[in-house]
Amino acid sequence: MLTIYSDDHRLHRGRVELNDGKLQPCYECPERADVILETIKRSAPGDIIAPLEFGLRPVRAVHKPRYIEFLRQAWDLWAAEGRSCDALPLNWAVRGMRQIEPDHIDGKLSYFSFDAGTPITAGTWSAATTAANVALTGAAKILEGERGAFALCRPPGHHAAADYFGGYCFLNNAAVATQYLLDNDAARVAILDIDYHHGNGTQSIFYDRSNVLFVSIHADPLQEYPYFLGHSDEQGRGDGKGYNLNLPLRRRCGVNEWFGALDTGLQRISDYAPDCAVVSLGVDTYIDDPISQACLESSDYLSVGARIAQLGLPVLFVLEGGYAVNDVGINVVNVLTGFTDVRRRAR
Ligand code: 6XA
Ligand code: ZN
Repeated sequence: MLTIYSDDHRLHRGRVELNDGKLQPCYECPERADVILETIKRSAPGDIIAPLEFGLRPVRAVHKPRYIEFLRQAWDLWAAEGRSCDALPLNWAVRGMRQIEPDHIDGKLSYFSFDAGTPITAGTWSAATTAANVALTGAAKILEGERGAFALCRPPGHHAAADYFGGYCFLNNAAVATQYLLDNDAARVAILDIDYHHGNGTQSIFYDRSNVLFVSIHADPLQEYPYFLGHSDEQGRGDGKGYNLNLPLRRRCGVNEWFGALDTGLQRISDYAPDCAVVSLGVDTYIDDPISQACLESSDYLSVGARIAQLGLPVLFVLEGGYAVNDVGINVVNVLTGFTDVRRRAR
């Protein structure tokens, strides 16, 4: 399996996130990608290549201009206030308040975000644009005929919407890659999001569209972050009606239930008959993940990859969550290995 990777992910290293009522070290840390890369080098054959530079055009195809401008400037505006700590928002516009972009950086952080767990640092913009380029390079390789590619990118992306950040995500790498596939020859793309958390950003970006099928397996938003999107009755809107499938599961559900949802999602994708699939690959479904209440063991990820391979489609895997740093490498590699083993046998 081809892997796309850049060291530039290290430019984003948040110091603190608000969690359990405390400012804690960030779970979404550079060591995650380092461990995955080392495990791939050790035990998953295949080339590792650097990303190409795509410029901002494919990012603009998904994210709104004011939001892109905000992300680009946020750290400088924050630092101009004499601050050197991470930039975090403090309040949000809720029911009855107005959505007007403030002039002050503190207000802008609030306006363009939905949580206090996603710090912006000096290198966040560079790391986030590189992550998008990593995913885009994977998409370009799929268009060139590669049957599988892994975008080893961070910060992750699936919570980022057209104009807001949160859940450790700034630019929606999977959505940017998906739109690039559509703009370059693919007529229909299916996104399978198997991260423990609902991909609210990805859902919202493609909610009105029938050329993208979004399928997500995640913890029930009644019980788990991001809480305000991801219910089963969210099925798409307008042309997109019927092209959004949420499969929420109760927290701490068992392995059989999880794989049952995977089979349901894969069947829907198969019926849709897309040109290719993008998998938002979070491994925070792992039993020992520090922020999740999930059930998969490391060996289960082999079956996850194998079942995805049975779609018979070209697949771009894009890294999302997974915070058990010691095991995140083997969990990701097992998905990729399960996938390539089935593909090899099929040839
Ligand atoms: C709240 C939890 C953020 C979840 C991030 C994640 N601090 N999303 O893994 O997939
Ligand atoms: Zn997650």
